Amino acid sequence: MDTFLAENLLDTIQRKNAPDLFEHPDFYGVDDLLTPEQRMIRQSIRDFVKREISPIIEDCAQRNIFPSFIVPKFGEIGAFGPTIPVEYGGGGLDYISYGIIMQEIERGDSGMRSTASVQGSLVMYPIYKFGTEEQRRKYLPKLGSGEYLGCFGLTEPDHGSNPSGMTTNFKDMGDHYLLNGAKMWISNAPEADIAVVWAKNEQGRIHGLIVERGMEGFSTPVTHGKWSLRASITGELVFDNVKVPKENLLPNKSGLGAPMMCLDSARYGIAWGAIGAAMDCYETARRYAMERIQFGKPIASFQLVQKKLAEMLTEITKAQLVAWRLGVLMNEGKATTAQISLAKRNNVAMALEVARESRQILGGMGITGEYSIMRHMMNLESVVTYEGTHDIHLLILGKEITGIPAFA
Ligand code: TGC
Ligand code: FAD
Repeated sequence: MDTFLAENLLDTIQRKNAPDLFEHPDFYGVDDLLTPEQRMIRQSIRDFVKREISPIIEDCAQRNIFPSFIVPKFGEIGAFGPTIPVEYGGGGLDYISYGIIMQEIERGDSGMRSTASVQGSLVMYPIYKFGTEEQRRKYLPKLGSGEYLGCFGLTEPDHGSNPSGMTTNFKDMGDHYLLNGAKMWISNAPEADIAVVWAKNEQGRIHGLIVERGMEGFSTPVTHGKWSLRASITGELVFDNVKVPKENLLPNKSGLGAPMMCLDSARYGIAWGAIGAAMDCYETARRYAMERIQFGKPIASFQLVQKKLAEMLTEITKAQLVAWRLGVLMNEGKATTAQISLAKRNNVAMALEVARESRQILGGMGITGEYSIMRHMMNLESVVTYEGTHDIHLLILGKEITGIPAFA
């Protein structure tokens, strides 16, 4: 990324003066289930979010600015590819540590977590898992450090929930592949140095290709007008007879299963991330309710407000336990796609509900950028849609339970 541009951008962003006082709710002592190393990671990412993200994120979201200068900083703190081995530029950590990192970043903002989870789970992971040794050495250290930003192109204008219908395709031209088609709704795309793109070959088999910025015929127009994830940049990937070198094909897995494996990893991270957004909303609402006086008393003294707080804490606690247990299964290599769907679906819906209830507790103040809740709430409308919609995850569970796919 251009350092001069990044510094100029930083100069224009208004920093919030109010300190970020966040402390996480831990009603069932989930902390006791973490190792000292995992707690240390949590603290260091939390400190980073308080120092680098909380002061600027509201202005970025209000003005629809992607704070790209955070990308190399994410690299420094190990937010990119936490489970990728250290020798390839990852963190060499376990899946619970990865989850905690996503939780803490999304506590700051879902868009910032998107940047990190796309880079780690959707770009570094497929290159590590399905790429050649040369591809790993060429791209992973630069992605891990944040020198490169990557994106993941699966969704198309006419194929969202049903990616197997994709029409983006490549032809074997002897000394290169010729790529044509378009992807839509791609996080990071307009600023990405490389894209991992899923396309069909002449036999209709899906493969991953690494497409680099600057290749002739490749463009990444920005998606404008979002009311959600406004501090994350989204765009299209357009391929007009792009000549892709043959060495850019990811050779070690083909078929829809390859991108689906990447999604398993990213959806797992989202299951943790959503808890971060929910905890931030809950804590904000709890503090506000203790201070806000109506009818001569703090609003926290009214039963209806206590009901909201009690239900929010209950749901956050359940989500924490689901995420932790799923992390154990991930570490043991036993987690199934359906288990990941349950956690992604439950925890994101929980976070959205907590955001809506918290917003109510703040009354009119809840709709302003003075507090983080409305931003989280709008962000979560994307989170509940991407990486498989709420209903698609229900159908994945339905298929697991009955053995009958109800997708088509
Ligand atoms: P289906 O027939 O079930 O499977 C087709 C082939 O894929 C294999 N497979 C898997 N393999 C490994 N791991 C998994 N999790 C797998 N899931 C499926 C399967 O075994 C089969 O293999 P084979 O060899 O028999 O052919 O596929 P389907 O076409 O019926 O679709 C199933 C469905 C609807 C569940 C799936 O397409 C789906 O999950 N759709 C949702 C799409 C989605 O999640 N898109 C996400 C785009 S990326 C994104 O949103 C990033 S946002 C990032 C951010 O900003 O944070
Ligand atoms: P559709 O598939 O058209 O679905 C519309 C509605 O129909 C939904 O409610 C859905 O649940 C329902 N529906 C569809 N099929 C069925 C069915 N069989 N049964 C019942 N209901 C059904 N994609 C990427 O590849 N890379 C990215 O980086 C990326 N980033 C994103 C960032 C943002 C901000 C957003 C909003 C999306 C992003 N996506 C990305 C795309 C995302 O994964 C898709 O939006 C999502 O998979 C849904 O696809 P769709 O929007 O085309 O909706």
